[in-house]
Amino acid sequence: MKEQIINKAIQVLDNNFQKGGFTIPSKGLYPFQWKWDSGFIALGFAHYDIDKAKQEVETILDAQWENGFIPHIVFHNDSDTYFPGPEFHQSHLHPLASKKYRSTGMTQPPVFGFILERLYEIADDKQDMLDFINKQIDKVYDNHVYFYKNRDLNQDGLVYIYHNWESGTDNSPLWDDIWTTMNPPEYTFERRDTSHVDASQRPSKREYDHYLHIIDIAKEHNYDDAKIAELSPFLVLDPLFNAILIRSNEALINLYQQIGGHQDKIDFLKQQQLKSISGLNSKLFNEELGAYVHYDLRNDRQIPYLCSSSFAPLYSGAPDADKAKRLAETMLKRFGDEGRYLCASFDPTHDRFNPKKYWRGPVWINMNWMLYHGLRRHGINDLADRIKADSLELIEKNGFFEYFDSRKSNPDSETNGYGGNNFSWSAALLIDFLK
Ligand code: 9YW
Repeated sequence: MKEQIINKAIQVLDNNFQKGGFTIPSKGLYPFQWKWDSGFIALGFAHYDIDKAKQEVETILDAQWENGFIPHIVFHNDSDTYFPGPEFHQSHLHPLASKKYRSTGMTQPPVFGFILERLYEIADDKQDMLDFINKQIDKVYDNHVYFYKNRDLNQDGLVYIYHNWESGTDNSPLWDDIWTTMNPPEYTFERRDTSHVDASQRPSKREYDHYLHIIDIAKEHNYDDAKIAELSPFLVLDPLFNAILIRSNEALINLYQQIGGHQDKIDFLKQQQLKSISGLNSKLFNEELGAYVHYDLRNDRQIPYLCSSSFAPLYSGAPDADKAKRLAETMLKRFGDEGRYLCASFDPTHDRFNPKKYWRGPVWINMNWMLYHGLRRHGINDLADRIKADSLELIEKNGFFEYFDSRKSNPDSETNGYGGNNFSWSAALLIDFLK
């Protein structure tokens, strides 16, 4: 049974692997290389084809800009199955953009620190992997320096995102209050996502108008960070993004110590680490809700909703034992009744919850993977094991979907699997869960 499902996962990954040495998340729907997908995908490969794992990391890091920025999509190839493509994003507007690859001008969560660390744990030939890491690690370090230098507006260790696509949780109800502060033009464009996936499972046309408008503002200023910080209507401190940065800082410190030397880099990372942890705990923890929340910097207010990102700091080690316990209690109480799989992407008790629509409620395997490791880190093993078991059951019963309905008895559909099928990170992380 275990071998069978792992073999299926391997097939999914191998089918999505492309000639250029990178892997698409899902055929048709997402035909390019995405930043945080690429990290999770590398973990799946590492268990059975270490060369592919290395290529995956190499190709994404190769698209780094001269200022350390790593884009959220790298357009290695042409494709007319996705909108908006390279013609819309125009990364070349930024003077330090990669000359080799077309990309977007926004980023995604900085997973590569902990990805390199996990690759080292998985690899049989440790010296070979350490040599590989030694070649790549400075790129990841430069990416962290980019964030601290350009995106830590208040110098409190918390870095902002300027677009919902940077969060990775694209159409979360979290952003609804920000959309009401904007009035973007009605764009004319041809949606491609809804030709692959039922429209009821995807963002609305009006939501896309907002997404495109923020990019247009950034483009008007050649993706200049200072201008974006001044003008973007979307400017948010995200507990998921910052938790991932903190976890990756920690991994970089460990790896540099393993490699030897690099004391200046270790010192910088340690100093930022303390600041970021204290920023996360003081600015983003919401006592009333008992979890971390997002902060809208543009409108200077917390965004007081619970979602799966609210628990992501468990993975970073930022919460102390009391806070970790509180987070687990909140998760169980609001997300964890017996009739549900963990962990819905948005608060199931809230009226904005939608069990079928993308980041407005469904369960995502990459989030579950981080929550599993976060809970284990704090010794909250029962809940961790439940998250792992739920993830495996969802895939075994439904297939390698992009996201899943959290309701165990689903009155609306025969399947709990939604969005793209044969989805790479669902396959990759199943392998990592089972190996
Ligand atoms: C889009 C590729 C990406 C993920 C994001 C997810 C979705 C793409 O797919 O965004 O066009 O909306 O939200 O986290 O990286 O899997």
